[in-house]
Amino acid sequence: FVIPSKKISYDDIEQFYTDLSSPKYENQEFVPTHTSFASDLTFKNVPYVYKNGMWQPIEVRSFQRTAILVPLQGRDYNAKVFLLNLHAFFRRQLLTYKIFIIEQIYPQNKFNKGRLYNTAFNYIRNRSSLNITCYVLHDVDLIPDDDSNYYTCETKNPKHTTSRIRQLIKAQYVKYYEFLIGGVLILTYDHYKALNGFSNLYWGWGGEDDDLALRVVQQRMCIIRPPAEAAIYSALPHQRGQRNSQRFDLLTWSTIRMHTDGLSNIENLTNIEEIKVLTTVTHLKVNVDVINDA
Ligand code: NGS
Repeated sequence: FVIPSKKISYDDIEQFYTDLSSPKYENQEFVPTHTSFASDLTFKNVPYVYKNGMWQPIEVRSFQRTAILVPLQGRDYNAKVFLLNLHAFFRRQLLTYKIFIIEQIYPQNKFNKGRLYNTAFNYIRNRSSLNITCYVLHDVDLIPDDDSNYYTCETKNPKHTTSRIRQLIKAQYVKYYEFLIGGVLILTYDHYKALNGFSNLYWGWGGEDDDLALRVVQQRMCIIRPPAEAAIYSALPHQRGQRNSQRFDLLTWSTIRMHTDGLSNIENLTNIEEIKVLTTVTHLKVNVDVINDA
């Protein structure tokens, strides 16, 4: 398929989002149909191949091989809009990439984003044929609004690309706090390993990203940010997950735990129960609490 070069407005997105909740979109394949609406780059249809499970442009060579990790629990209505926009965005940036949807199954457990990320890292590092050199940790409700927000890894330090966010109905971009590294974080395997990934102990909304930020400080890494005008996103609407009432207690001991709680002990905690490898996406269905579900 080709991606039309027509830019669409924010109203179009909103209309599209409304349409997506209608039954006619049930079971629809995830196929990009439009480009992002804030593109400044001239877009042309790029010749491409799917090779070794990844989309890659021909005629130019991407200098990194990128995995986009998208954890979610019951947010497939966001995932559809996300995939439509992000496939087009990555192609305009001429990335060689693969999107991984990491879905937490079994609704009795609260969302555990850290375990989902650690599980996906473990899965990908064991598949050396993919030869991934750059990882993008991406919230499913965020759509990048500027094409010059390049999804590339820096060698020395992780990069946080979400400086300002606007909510769907409000036009204003809002800056969050300086310490925030949640939203979208782009790093190499070496960075992730040095941080021992995320803590596995955060259940429910909030704190796991701040915990990772403390690990970054502890490892004496910096966080790189793109120019402020590029690091902008639109947030898709959704219900907020249940807050984690223990998050501040957990944060207090973050760096003391970091070498024993994370990527290093993920294998005993979770299990990938189903793997669907489609061309546009690899979908991992994960039980995040093997010990208590057994
Ligand atoms: C902070 C949370 C972070 C969260 C950030 C932005 O308060 O986990 O808000 O959230 N930290 C704690 O709760 C300790 S947002 O409004 O984008 O959903 O990422």
